[in-house]
Amino acid sequence: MLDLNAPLREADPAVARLVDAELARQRHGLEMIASENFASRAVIDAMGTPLTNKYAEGYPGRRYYGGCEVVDQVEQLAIDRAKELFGAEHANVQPHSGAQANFAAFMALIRPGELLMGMALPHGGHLSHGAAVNHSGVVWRAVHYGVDPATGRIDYDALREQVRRERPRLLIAGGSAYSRILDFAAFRAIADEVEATLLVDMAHVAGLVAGGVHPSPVPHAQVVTSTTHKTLRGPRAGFILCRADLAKAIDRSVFPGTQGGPLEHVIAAKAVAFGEALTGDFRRYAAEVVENARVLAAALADRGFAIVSGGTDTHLMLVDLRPKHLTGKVAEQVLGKAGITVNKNTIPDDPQSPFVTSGIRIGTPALTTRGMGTAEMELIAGLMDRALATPDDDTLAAVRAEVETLSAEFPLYERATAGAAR
Ligand code: DSN
Repeated sequence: MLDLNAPLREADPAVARLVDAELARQRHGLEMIASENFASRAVIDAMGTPLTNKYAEGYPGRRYYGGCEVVDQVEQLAIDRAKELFGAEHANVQPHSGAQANFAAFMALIRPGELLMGMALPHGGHLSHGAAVNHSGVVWRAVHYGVDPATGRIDYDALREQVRRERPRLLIAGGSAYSRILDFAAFRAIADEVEATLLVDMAHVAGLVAGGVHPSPVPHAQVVTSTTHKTLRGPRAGFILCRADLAKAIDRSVFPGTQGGPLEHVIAAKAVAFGEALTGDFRRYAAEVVENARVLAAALADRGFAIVSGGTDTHLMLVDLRPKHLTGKVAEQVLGKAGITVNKNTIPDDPQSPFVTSGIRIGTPALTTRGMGTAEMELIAGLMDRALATPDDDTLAAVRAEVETLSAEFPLYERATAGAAR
């Protein structure tokens, strides 16, 4: 008979070993993927609870299953905290991911075949904003705007012209590799000109918005979608905020429209993360993330790296590697050997394919969570430069040793070894 009480390490050593290996990887390297972070032990604990056992199709107080009196409270707590954190009229905390949140929101706002307009993927947009390979580019007609190649920034006059020409029903702001403050008021004014709905996908900057270091899209957009695991530092998942008049349509579109049973254990973890983000401590964290990114971008620029748009206002930067005669693919591999994790990323009008790219995207949310500050950013810029300038085995081994020394100074999940976690 199955021993329900056996901890993971005893019940399934093969899986426990893999979790331990991933924990070790996270501990001993420098995690600089802009969309990643380290969730707190409390967030991780909430996910590993018996809430996973419960079916709860529907919404608090209106479920299709019995026994939902506790998960109703869990979900309501997450909803209330999300509304408080972002000053929103309505929150749906059930989306399993950002892409799911987007699909549900689009379905609520425009009919299949209508036109949506988002930022082009190679210019920093997102797959789920109408890219041809994503179902959003199949269900809806999609056109895209980009950044001004000379500045690397959105040219709002050019955007207005394009919107007037194309007349989308849905205008989407936000993406995954744009490092500058987004002017949500300008987006809304432009959308209003053609009576389009404005949807802001704030997944990347949600934690910066919560922490007060990036303007909020909530007063401007009819609908805001997001993930919870990037700068917001919660579990891997999504949520949607909207005005009260759209609440029913959004809720119906998430369930029963696109999802089945909500993941109440993950919703509990969202509640924990929203609670953490409501603290002064999180506001300080968000400010440090941005300051660290600013210092890192400047330190890389000092070493001859070209930063798209000349710098960053947020947690991320896009590095154009062409002046260094490197591709993103090579840089990602070289830095990986040195224990520094980044991702290759297309730059605006990239001559290379998305599998090769001319850039890397770098972010500071995870390092900042570990406690690293501006002095470490200067140091890391030097390590990255050394690895990329001389990618031979000896240099990479030496850089890796320094990465491990630095990582050891900022311990991660000291009390949480995976297999023995509970
Ligand atoms: N894949 C995410 C990112 O890395 O930005 C976006 O969904």
